[in-house]
Amino acid sequence: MQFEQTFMNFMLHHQEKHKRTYHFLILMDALISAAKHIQHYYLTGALKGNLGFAGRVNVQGEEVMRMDQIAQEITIHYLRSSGRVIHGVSEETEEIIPMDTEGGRYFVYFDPLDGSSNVAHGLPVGFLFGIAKRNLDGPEDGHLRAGKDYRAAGMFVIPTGTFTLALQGSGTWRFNIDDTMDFVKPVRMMLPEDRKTWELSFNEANRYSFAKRVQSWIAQKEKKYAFRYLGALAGDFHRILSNGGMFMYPAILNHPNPEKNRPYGKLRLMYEAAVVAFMCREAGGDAVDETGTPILEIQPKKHHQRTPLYVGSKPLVDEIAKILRG
Ligand code: AHM
Ligand code: MG
Repeated sequence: MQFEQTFMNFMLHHQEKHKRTYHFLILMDALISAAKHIQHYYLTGALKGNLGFAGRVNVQGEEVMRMDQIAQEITIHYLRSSGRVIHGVSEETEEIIPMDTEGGRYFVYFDPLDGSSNVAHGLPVGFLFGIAKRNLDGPEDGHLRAGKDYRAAGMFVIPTGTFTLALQGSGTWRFNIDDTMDFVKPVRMMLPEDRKTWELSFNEANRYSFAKRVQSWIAQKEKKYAFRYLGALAGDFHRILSNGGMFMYPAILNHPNPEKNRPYGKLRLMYEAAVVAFMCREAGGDAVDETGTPILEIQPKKHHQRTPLYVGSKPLVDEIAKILRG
């Protein structure tokens, strides 16, 4: 028989090695429980009628699907019952979600079900999260932390059963779900240097609405790299982390209908862009916004703030950043 190291065993050793507290383990256990429940509901969703529209709009003005509500409810339950979270910030809720305001040590920024256009088809979606720590030595200065101050960030790709977690200063690790629903077999992720496997991932339908300099850059690259796009950040970034290349959701500046321009792109900074940027940096890559500023350096002003995003292999991100800064 073959046995693989479990996620919890990996984490226990990690915490022991770095002489850390058990609090983070309790939080991770809550996130794993939430992910397993979301995974279960997603897999059985079509049968239970969970993959339809719920008939209301969320804070971003988008239609909420039943699965989004389920994922949100599950995540809040586990985070709250961990007793380690001061408050959460979720894509699904306009307001900050108070949890353990006295004893909590962490802020958790999350999108419990990202990539909603895939839901109706049962195709990959993501559960993305970033974790920052409260100031334990003095008054707490709020929850708006830049990505560089995250302690960890991760994503579950649902329902494929992969989990990627980056720990500050300790690398990015990928786990797979096994027959007993345990996440197992940690594999250290480093973006490949060999350009043979590199890919570019973006919504081709938006291409001619990007800044002209971004369009020209893509035109130079299109014969070199394959284009791949699932339409769910976790799935698309999962490929980039394995194969190298770059995922981008640039600013939409030249839409034929100017009302549809999105100067700040589509993705949210705190629970989408900074999460993948953090995992990417720990895997040797980088991420910038439309001005070429590192995503992890951006100090959020609002918890649902959007940002354009270019994330992936360092040589490509450096190239585009230079163009964007120019
Ligand atoms: P969502 O939060 O409404 O699910 O949107 C986020 C998703 C990302 O997962 C994905 O990268 C992007 O939106 C795709 O957008 P588009 O359909 O415009 O290409
Ligand atoms: Mg989202």
